[in-house]
Amino acid sequence: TYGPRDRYEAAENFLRQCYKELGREGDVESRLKEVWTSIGRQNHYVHTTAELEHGAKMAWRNSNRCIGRYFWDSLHVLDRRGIDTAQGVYNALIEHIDFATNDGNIRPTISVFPPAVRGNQQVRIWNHQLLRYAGYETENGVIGDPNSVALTDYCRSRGWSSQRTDFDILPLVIQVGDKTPELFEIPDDVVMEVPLSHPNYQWFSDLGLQWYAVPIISDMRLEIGGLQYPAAPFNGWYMGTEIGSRNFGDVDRYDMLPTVADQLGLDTSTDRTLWKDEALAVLNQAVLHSFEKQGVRIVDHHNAAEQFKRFEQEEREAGRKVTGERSWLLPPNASSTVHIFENTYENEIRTPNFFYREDPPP
Ligand code: HEM
Ligand code: NRG
Repeated sequence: TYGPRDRYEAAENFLRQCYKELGREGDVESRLKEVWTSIGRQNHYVHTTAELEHGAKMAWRNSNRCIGRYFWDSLHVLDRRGIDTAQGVYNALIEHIDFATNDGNIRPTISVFPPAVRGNQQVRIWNHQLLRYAGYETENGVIGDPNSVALTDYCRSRGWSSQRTDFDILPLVIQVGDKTPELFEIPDDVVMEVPLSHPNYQWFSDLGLQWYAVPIISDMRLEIGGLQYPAAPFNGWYMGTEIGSRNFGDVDRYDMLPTVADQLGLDTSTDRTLWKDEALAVLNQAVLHSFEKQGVRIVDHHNAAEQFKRFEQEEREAGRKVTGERSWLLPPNASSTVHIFENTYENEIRTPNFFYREDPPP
């Protein structure tokens, strides 16, 4: 997507900032000469390990929609640029899941696969997240996660079969170049899941709800210094509302509010009883309680907002402008109780950053 001139400009901007932040200003001029020559010859250059690591951290720091950025500097970067087969990618992804899960003491981690270079075979992961539940359209509505119906259909068309429960982990779908994507099952023993129960309501566990421990986004492109990394799955830990409010509460996801409200004996005949608000609170309590009980790291939205406030302070102290997208930073519950509510944020898109990748053809 970049010609040599634009690519060098993007590289120079990145390298100057990167070396400055790393306290290595002395190294930058010779590095720029090298990169200039390399881009001149092949419209490409290769990031050093330090550049890749710090570039990935900067991409997280620049993710305007992310409330978890206080921890940007603790990202673990797994350099997987040498891998060029689907089987190799698969092995590395299993290692990522295992390393990141860390028995519940989740480590923010990114695996960086080869950059897009003209003439080379691109690595792409078709899954939205490495761990995600399948969704099946039936006459009586969707079984599983409605969000996954398209990928599930594709996997089934490729011969994948499953138990058809509400919580079947999808296989990994990995494509190299224009070869046919390959499907790989994820072994059960690397997948940590949390059955949901509620501290005050015995019946809650009978709903049979569960969620996986680690969100690992795998369909975004990482851009650093004018280079594109189309396969760079990353994870932190969950904020409770992502599961309790959105995944289980959204009408076009698991749509559990009516069921929970019924169990609570609430009057659901009119919105004005605020039965949805009450059911949301109970679902969110169950998520936080269950993760904590099982020793899986998770943050509630109040604490996450406090951490984000510290991030804002640290960024100002470092002389950097804080950018953000307020509508995404605000938690879906109790949003008026967090400081983000009365703040405004400039949604300026800086690089390095993560971007949506165009969907692969189905
Ligand atoms: C978005 C929290 C780590 C990059 C989000 C969202 C939340 C969140 C709540 C909004 C998601 C949504 O509404 O669907 C956290 C927490 C983390 C964490 C609690 C714990 C450490 C990370 C890491 C990265 C990252 C490690 C990258 C290295 C992003 C990006 C988005 C995002 C790019 C926007 C996704 C999109 O546009 O769809 N984060 N995050 N986050 N986060 Fe984080
Ligand atoms: N809402 C999505 C996950 C989006 C990213 N959230 C994070 N990212 N916490 C869901 O699965 O509910 N992260 O890297 O930790």
